[in-house]
Amino acid sequence: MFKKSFVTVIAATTLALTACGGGSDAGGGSDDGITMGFAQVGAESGWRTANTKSIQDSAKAAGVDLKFSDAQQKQENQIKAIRSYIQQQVDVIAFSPVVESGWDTVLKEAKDADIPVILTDRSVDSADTSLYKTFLGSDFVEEGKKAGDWLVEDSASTDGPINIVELQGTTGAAPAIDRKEGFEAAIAADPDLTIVESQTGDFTRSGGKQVMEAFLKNTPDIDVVYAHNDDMGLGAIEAIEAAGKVPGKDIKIITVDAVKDGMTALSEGKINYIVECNPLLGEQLMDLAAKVVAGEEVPARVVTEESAFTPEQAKEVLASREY
Ligand code: GYE
Repeated sequence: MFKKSFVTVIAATTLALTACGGGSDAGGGSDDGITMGFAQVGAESGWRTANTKSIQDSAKAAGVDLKFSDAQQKQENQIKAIRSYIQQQVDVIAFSPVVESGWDTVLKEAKDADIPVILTDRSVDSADTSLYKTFLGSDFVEEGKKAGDWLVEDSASTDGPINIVELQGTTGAAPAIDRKEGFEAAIAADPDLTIVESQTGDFTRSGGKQVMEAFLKNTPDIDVVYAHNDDMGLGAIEAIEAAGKVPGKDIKIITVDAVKDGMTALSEGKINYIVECNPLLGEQLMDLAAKVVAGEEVPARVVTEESAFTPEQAKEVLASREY
């Protein structure tokens, strides 16, 4: 395991360390610094790709020996990866739980092995919050609210019912549950706004396209698509265009994330509003990891700051967008 005496050394030499430690010593912890096991959700979206890159780049910059695994959106794979990190006696485990439920057993195993766990991006619903040190990520309910508030305002001048179809994220995932909840709470302010269909597109472009095709077949009067991420919104655009309709005009589209492809579609008027969700969590994660490994106190919750964009604003910021 990582020795406390390394901490000061690391703090002083973080910037000088470029290569990751070999992690070949018997204890699993590298002499060069912290060893982190990171169990990623998958590579389902542009957001996820940017998030993975941020974590890998930040680990390198901080001299953290990163053991990285991609669970391909399967909880069982994530559990396997976490168990293998426990076995390797890494200094800290971080992961982005694909779904909220079902983590208590493996988290208890990490706790019993004295390996601190950091939740990044998504949370778990475990009643025992001592199973992890902190949760770093966005406020997904707030994101859903921002999306709903925009629609309430945008449709204030329109009379009559407005039919919304919802493309949900991965079933059981925190961002899918919370973005739905926040959006529903916000649109309750206007009785004309109704969600007429709601299904999961699994946060992927192909999922969004497929589900939207079915929605277009079943529901003749769709006014608005609310997609829990850009990728599903982009898939929906393909389906809408294939059905001979104009995305952004015949059917308005609201999404969450603000990755480059989403922002491009927004600047072209194919998407009408995007709520930002910041994937660049790597640096904060490495800072928190150094602290928990050193036995320092960290806040139980670290919320990332984010905004939202209209097409005009997208045009302004597109060129300087990092992801
Ligand atoms: O919005 C979506 C990704 O957990 C915040 O997961 C993340 C979400 C993100 O697949 O694009």
